[in-house]
Amino acid sequence: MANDAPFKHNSKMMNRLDLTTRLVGKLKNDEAVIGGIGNSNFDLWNAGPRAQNFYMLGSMGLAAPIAFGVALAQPQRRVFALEGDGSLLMQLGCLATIANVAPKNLTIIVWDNAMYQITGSQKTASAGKADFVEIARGAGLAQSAWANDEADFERLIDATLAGDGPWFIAARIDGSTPKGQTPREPVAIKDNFMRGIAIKPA
Ligand SMILES: Cc1ncc(C[n+]2csc(CCOP(=O)(O)OP(=O)(O)O)c2C)c(N)n1
Repeated sequence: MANDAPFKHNSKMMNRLDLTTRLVGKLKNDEAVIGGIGNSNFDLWNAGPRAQNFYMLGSMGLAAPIAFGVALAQPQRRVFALEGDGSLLMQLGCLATIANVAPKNLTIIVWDNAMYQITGSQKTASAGKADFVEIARGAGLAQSAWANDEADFERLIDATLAGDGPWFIAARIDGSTPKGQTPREPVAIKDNFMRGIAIKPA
């Protein structure tokens, strides 16, 4: 199904795997990346395995809360959360909590395809009137922006890698289906991630 959501902003419709690959390509300091349920973590997997990736398999809305916890536990490590629009809508309260605690090392990215793609492409509220950047700013995340195009997305990622967060980036994406899926091995995912962020011996 195409993402035919009404135009609430000027951002180009982009591709989740392409943007995820651009993000991962910029990570040189063992930054942690938390992929949300379904397509967000599938395309994080498809962008290439990293020991510092955590793939959320079962529950919607937990990428940002998990990333928030990692960011607080390891303030020297930059942490990214990748979440689908439907999943973030289920857990909007986390934005207000994150804004109030304001970890400098945290970036939340929402992939807005305006649908619950993986369960049948039902429309989300962002196919209607909801605007994620307005929501994030209203929650108190002042450094929030739509990525206007791929170059703008890269510029925003560069800013998150150089300066103090928290940051919130929204990207309008198409309805492409990920080529492959993260293996359903939750214990291995957890153990690899714990080793990757140096809280479990290699
Ligand atoms: C708490 C919870 N409710 C419902 C589901 C079923 N479910 C799994 S993925 C999904 C849709 C996710 O939509 P979105 O986050 O927008 O990602 P997309 O599939 O569009 O990439 C749903 C409804 C679930 N796994 N967990």
